[in-house]
Amino acid sequence: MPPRRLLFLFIILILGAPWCGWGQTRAAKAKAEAEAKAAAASAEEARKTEALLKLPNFVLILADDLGWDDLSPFGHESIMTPNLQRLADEGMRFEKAFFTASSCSPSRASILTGRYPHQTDAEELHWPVPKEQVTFVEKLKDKGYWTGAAGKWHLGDEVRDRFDKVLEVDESGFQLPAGAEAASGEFSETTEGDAQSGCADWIPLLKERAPDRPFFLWLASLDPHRPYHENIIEDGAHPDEVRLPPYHPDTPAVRADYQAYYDEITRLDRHVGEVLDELEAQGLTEKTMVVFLSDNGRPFPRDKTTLYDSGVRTPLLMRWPGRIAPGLACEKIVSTVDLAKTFLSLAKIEKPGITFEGVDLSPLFKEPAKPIRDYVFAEKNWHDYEDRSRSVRNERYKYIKNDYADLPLTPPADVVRSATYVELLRLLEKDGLTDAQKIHFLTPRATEELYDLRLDPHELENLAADERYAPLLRAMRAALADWQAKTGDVVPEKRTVDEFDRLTGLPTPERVRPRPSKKQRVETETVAAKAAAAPPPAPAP
Ligand SMILES: [Ca+2]
Repeated sequence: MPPRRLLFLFIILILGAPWCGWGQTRAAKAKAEAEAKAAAASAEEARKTEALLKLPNFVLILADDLGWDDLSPFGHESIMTPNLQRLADEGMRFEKAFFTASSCSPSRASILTGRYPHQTDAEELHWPVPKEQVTFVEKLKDKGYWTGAAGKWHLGDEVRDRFDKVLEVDESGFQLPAGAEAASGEFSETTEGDAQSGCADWIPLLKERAPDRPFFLWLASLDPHRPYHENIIEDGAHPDEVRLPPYHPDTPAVRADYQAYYDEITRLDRHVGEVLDELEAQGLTEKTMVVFLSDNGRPFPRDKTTLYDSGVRTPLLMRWPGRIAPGLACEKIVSTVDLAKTFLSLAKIEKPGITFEGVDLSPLFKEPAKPIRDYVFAEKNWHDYEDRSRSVRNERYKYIKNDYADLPLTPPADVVRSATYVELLRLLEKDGLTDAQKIHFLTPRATEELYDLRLDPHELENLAADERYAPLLRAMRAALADWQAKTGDVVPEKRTVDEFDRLTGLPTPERVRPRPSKKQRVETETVAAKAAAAPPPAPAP
């Protein structure tokens, strides 16, 4: 090689060496950075998983049509509910808990969305919850929870995907068949025996859940919803054990109706016990918050669908060993609209979005006497029959505003077909009812009602016209108006047609199933209104 070329090569080598070395350093640095990043991501993932596994499991057990005090922890002396008693002894009893509606699907929609029924577009019975609605369940799912439902569903198809798994009982246990098949008013149940409780899939769901994640389970029974069957349990309730409110006549037929209701409560209690045992067997008792409540009041006249306490007050039990002291009672008023925010808070979901109403109840676990809210609100909308009322209650008083006071206070259709209602009609004919027992047959009703729950727990003496209560009446009216304004509650322009006869409880031709949604109804009405407003076709030339 000529010396000049050698020199040139030498210079290139001298100058290039550091650059090659730098190139190697850069590649190594990038590699090291990528490795550090991956390690951090995996540490972050591990930290997230660790944090996730520290979160509690939630099991929400929902009774169907159970009155607030028809179980031993709430003072009933003869209905046998040893497992619910155990749940209460090991957890907290909420003495003054209220639904936002005394109607099955609207009450459930309200619990899931943490909103009042009229905010969900599912405020009438059987209106499905629209897919636009946000529920706390998908928030838990996003956080990493496994979510499952078993038993009664009754929320429509559009929010099923919020759950990883839905094991649904069919509707034959709580809904009449559609069309001509329903003419007799008889249910045609497709299940038999114990499966009629709606609880048969509870334990299978608890066994099927994802084993490596926290979980939320919605376990919904069909007990003690009508229809009732004889001898469903051994050694059932006796007629002399029945406790009747003053607005139900004391006759053998009414007592027998109550006995059947009591027996379904006892059956439900056994299934609750099985869930508690299964949690124990899986070693989950300490890590799981169990919540027990109903969806609306007792399925008897003046109870279910009404805004009286027998309609809108629920038993509410919460057990979480180590976090909720055993055997405590909370006397503060709380609402089922508060449950969503409570679950979200306990799952450490800090920004759940703006749709959730209600307040987090978890501060009450440590301080049961802490004031949480001044009022609870409830609403009555169409349920088999048209009606519309709103109520506000504080610790002591309740105010009810009846928008359709021209309509009678008819109970839901399954209750109209009940032995108790048939008995009311029989005694009405013979002029054998007290004023309190006649309430379903009197129109017009009062447009406003005011009760002192402390002195009058059955809400029989309306104080709204009593001058001494005028300042209280004004304050309660204002509280209700304020809530209505804040939540966008207005009386609709059109009423909904009844789907059952008010005397027999039998379906009318208007009844179709599945029931169209609110949106479908509005679309149908818009089309009809446009057709009616269209100019008549021009006469043929
Ligand atoms: Ca119900």
